[in-house]
Amino acid sequence: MKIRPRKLLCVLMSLLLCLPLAGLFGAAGEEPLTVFVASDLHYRPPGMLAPIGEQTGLPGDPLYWHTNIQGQLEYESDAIVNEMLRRFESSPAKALLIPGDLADSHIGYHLALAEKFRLFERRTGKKIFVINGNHDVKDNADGFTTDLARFKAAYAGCGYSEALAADPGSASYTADLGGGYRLLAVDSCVYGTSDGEINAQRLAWIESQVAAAKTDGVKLIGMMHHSILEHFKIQGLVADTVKDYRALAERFAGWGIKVVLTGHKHANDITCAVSASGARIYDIETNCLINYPNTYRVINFSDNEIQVTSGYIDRIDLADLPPGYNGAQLELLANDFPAFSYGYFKAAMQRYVNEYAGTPRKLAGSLNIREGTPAYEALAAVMGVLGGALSLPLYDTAGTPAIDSVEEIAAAGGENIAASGYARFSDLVALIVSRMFAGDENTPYEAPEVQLLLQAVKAGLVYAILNIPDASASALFAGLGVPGAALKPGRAAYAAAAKLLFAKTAANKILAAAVKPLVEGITVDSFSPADLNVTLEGYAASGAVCEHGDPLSGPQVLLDYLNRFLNLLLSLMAALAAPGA
Ligand SMILES: [Ca+2]
Ligand SMILES: [Ca+2]
Repeated sequence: MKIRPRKLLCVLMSLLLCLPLAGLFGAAGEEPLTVFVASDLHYRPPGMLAPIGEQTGLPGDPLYWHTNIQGQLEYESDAIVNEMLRRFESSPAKALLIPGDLADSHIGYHLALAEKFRLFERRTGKKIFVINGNHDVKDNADGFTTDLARFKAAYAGCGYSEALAADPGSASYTADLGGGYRLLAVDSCVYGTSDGEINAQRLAWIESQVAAAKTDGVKLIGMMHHSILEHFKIQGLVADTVKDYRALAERFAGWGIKVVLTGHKHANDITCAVSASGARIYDIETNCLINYPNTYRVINFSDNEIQVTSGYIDRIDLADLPPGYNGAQLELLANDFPAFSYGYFKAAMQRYVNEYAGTPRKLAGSLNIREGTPAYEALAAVMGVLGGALSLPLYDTAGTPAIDSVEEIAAAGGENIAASGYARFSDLVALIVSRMFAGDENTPYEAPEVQLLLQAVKAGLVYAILNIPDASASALFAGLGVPGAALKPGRAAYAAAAKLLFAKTAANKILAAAVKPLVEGITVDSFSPADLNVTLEGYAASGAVCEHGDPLSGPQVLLDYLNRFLNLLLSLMAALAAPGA
C-alpha cells in the first residue's frame, strides 16, 4: 500500500499534538508515586498526661498497671509517632497520609501534634496530609474541644493551606501528590458521633472534584476515616462502615477512584470490589499506630501495579518516654517493644472484662438507669455475676473443691478442655482480636484457641445462670425447663446447667453451626486480597475480577446475601445429618 505524503503529515501532526496531552494523562513512563500511610495515631503529648504513677488501670500488674481499656499505648504515643516519622523520613516516600483519629478532640493534643508535623516538614521537605476521624472534630462547647474551623487551622500545613480545592462545609480537600496522582481527602464524619456518612452536599463537592481531576488528567487516590467496603463479613450489618457503603463504593469505583485509604477499625485489612461497569475499588485499611502490632504502610503506585508493603514500629527511643516507668518496663521496652505492646493489649482486654463486664456503669448509662435506684442495684448484681463469669480462670489452678474454673464447669457437662498456655478468657479475646488487627488472620473455627474461647463462653453462661440473683434466675430456669432445686449453685446444679450447653445434642450442634460463620467472619480474613504485603492492580490496568470481592450493585448484592444465608443453612443441615445428632 502506498502511503500518501499528505496522510503521513496528518498522522505526524496528530502524534505531535497528542504528546503534551500524553504527559497530562500520566502515560507510561511517569515517575511512580510512593506514599507512607499511618492511621489512628490517637496522639497524647507527654506533657498533657497525668503522671504514669497515678494510673490505676490494672492495679498490681507489674508491667501494665497503666493500661487503658482500648489497648492504646498513650504514654508511649509520642515515642511511637517519632519513630514512625523517622521511618517515613528514611523511606522513598515523599508524602505521609493519615486517614483520621489524629488525637482525641482536645485542642491541646491537636496543636502539639500539628507543631511536631510542621517542624518535621520544615526540616525534611517531605509532606504530611491528614483528614479527620470520628475522634478529631466535635462541637467546641467547653472551649477546649476541636471544632471544624480549629481542626482546619491547626493542620493548615498538613493539607489545608496547599489544597487545590476545599469543601467549605466539611474538612474535605484535594491536593496533588505528584506522578499524576491527586489526593481526595474525604471528611466521612458525623461530628460528635462515631458514625460515618457522606451527605448529598459532600457528595456533590466530591463529584465536582472528580470532574476537575478528569480535566487536569490526574488519578484520584481517596482517603477517609470510615470503611467504604466491608472488612469482615458482618461489618456491613453491625455498622462502622460509611452509611450506604455499597452505593458509595459503586460511585467511587465508577469515577475511577481505585484506592481508598481508611482507618477507624484499628485493623490491617484490604478488601476489593468491582462495580457494575467493571471498575475495581480497593479499601486499604491500616492498623491504629499505637495499638499492637503498630503497623504502617508504604504504597508504591505505578501505572500497572500498586505495591503495598507493611512495616512495624518494633522499637522506640526510650528518651522520648515521659518519666515514671519502672526498671522491668524499661528493660522490655528497650529489648522487645512488640512483646511490650502485645502484653499491654492483653492487659487492656483483661481490664475491659474486669470493668465493663463486671460493673453496671456503662450499661446503666446507655439504659438511662440512675445510680442509687433499685433498677441500678439489680443491674449491678447481674453485671457483677457476668464479670465474674468472664473472669473465671480457664484451669483449676487453685486446686479448690469449689467449681470455679472453665475446666471444672465443662467437666460437669461431660466435656474436657484441652491444655494450653492461656490463663483467662481475656487472653483468648486478646489473641483473636490482635490477629484481626494484625491482618492476614487465619484461625479456623476448629483451631484449639477458638474452641477454647467458645468453651469459656459456655462455661461463663453456666456460671452466670447459676449465680444471678434468685428472682431473675427463677425466670431463666423456668424458661430452660431446669428443676427449681438447681437454684442453689451446688455440684448437681452445675452438672444440669453445663449439660444444657456442653452436651452433644442436636440443638447444640445447630447452635454451633450457626455460630461458626459468625466466628470465622472475625477469625479468618473474609475478603481477598491479602492484608499486608500484596501487589494490586494499578490505575492504568484493568485485570480480572477480584476473587471473593464485596459485590456492589443490585442483583449481585442480593446474591451475596442469599449466598451467605445458604451457607448458613447448609452448615445447619450438615450439623443435623452428622452422626449422633
Ligand atoms: Ca483481606
Ligand atoms: Ca483481614
